[in-house]
Amino acid sequence: MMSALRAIGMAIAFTSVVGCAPSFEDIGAFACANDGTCPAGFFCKEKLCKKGAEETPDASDLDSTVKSTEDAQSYVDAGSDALISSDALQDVSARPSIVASRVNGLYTSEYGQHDSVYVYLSSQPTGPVTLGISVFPLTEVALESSPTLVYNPSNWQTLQAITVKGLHDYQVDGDQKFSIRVFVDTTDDGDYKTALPVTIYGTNVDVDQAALVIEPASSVKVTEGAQVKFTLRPDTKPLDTVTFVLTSSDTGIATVSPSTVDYEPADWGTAKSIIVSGVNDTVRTADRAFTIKIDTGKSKDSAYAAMKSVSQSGWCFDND
Ligand SMILES: [Ca+2]
Ligand SMILES: [Ca+2]
Ligand SMILES: [Ca+2]
Repeated sequence: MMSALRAIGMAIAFTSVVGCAPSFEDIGAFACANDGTCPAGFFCKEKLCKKGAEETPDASDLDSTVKSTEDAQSYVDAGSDALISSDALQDVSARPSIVASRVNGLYTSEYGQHDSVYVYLSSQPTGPVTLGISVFPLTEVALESSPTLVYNPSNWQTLQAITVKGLHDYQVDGDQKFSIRVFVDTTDDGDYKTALPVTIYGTNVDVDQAALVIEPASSVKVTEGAQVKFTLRPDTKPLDTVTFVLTSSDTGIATVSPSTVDYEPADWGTAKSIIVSGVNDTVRTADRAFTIKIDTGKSKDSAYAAMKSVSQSGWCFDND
């Protein structure tokens, strides 16, 4: 299906869709090679290269776990945007706590890539402890693992995964922060009843660009005195009205109608028809080339306003 589409100006390659946004190297997550490999210093997980070496963590080797107020505060002082939140600034060695394995940011992408944080309890509870999980905003990520995690006196040290998946919004919205909040939902353990929630932050990487979809993608072929059509639509949902302006390079060869076509955020996904008419004459000539230029300058959507003009080539065949 996609092969029939022509997403002009849109590079499908994962590494180039972010445009002027920070590179994946900058943020430490980029696409694996087709054979599932990554450069030295990275490992491939869910098709995304992650920094470091892949391993299944266990409670004994979670060096990066925030285990004290001092540790957490040091991440705050370092300006990290991906740390356990201030509501977890607590000395977990001194009181029962929820412990999260990640202090480095989680990364998902709008291609549906996942990431996980692992959670356990800092001390043995006297009975079952059920943790609740909420993610925000629901427009960027979805919780893929269970919305609750149950711990008891025998499994409190077991790492349980919380997995989130990036959602695709088809808008040029830039990389967006998300959060996962983990809290004690139910327990009869008096200490865990008062354990503070933990919030882990992540980034959902935007994959959208302003682009056009023209179908059919092949050049326009029309005969003198006849008409053909192609369809046009934006490839992503604009934030405001987008007006495409169409002009023929030579109205003595072919004309295009309508000369402008609007797309609203509500109807951006509906392709609209463009009619190309071959100009008739009574002279025997060679077949003649023309181009249809499509501009997107008129938009309050900055991404579409900044999109370069697109040229669709065409041929008008002589009928004399
Ligand atoms: Ca997006
Ligand atoms: Ca988004
Ligand atoms: Ca002719």
